[in-house]
Amino acid sequence: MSDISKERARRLRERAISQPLVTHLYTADPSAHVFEDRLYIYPSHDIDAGIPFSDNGDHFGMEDYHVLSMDWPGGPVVDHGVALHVKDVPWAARQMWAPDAAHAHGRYYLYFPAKDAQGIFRIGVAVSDSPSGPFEPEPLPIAGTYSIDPAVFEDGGAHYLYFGGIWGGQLQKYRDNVFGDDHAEPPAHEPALTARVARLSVDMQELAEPPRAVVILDEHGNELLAGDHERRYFEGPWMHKYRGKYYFSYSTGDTHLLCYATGDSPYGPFTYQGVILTPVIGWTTHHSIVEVLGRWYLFYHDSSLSEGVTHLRSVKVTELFYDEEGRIVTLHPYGE
Ligand code: FUB
Repeated sequence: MSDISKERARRLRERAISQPLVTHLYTADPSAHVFEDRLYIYPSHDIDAGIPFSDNGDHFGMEDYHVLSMDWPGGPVVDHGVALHVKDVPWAARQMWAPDAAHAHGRYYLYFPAKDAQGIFRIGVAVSDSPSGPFEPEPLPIAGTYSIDPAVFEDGGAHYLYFGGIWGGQLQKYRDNVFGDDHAEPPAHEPALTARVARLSVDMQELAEPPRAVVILDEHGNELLAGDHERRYFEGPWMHKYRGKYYFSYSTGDTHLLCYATGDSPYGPFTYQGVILTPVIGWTTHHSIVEVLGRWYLFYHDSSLSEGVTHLRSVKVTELFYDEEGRIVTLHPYGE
């Protein structure tokens, strides 16, 4: 990765916070990783599929993925073209939502949610020899997965798959990993639904264990409640490690915040800590956090390029800072 001067980095960061990474495509839900000394972004590829707006998110009618890459955050971006298309995934019918990628044993794995022919979200995996794809999909979704927003985290050689999103993401339909069409979000005074986590098998293509809930506690050690919309989990899980602590971050959905909680294990429990990013233009907010050459970056999206169209979003990047106690400094996308 190229070395750049402090001043150039500062100018790039300033430009980056207000500029989409690319403008020839709408992109969202960025999952950022450093692979082979280069920064790769695995975003959703937003399109206007002509599907009317619904609370289910049917208007997010994405059909394929493009991988983006760059030498450094804010640097020139390469679009590697179509990495995977829904028509090539035997089990998937529509809505290729937020993906993530992982590297193991010299191969690259793209994890992605899509609806099957019955309209149920599943999570699939596709494999490539290159971080930029194209990716070859497995014929079936990963057994035991459900809902949306896969995010893979490597720790000590093991890989953990986080997933789940409520409302259009269907997480509320599951109890103890079993689907029930009558299940709904719990009432406000009960513990909130939350993301799921399971260790992946060594071949990266199966769950090595049943998914378990990613418990998020408040400052008194109690689980966050379903009515606590400013802090409870909605969708968009991400995990990173900073100074030996595990940082679980996520979107609060209808209150449009990116928040985080910390813990001592990739499984949790996690204790709520605060807000990473205040609301962006557009309804959804979804992110990833990555370390590049000793600095930390937040990749996120907003709908500024489309002038507020919810399902036409653009990926952006900005630097992330921690205070001396390891607390993340809250970012304001358009200034305070
Ligand atoms: O991009 C479709 C959905 O919107 C994602 O899966 C959610 O996280 C939200 O960003």
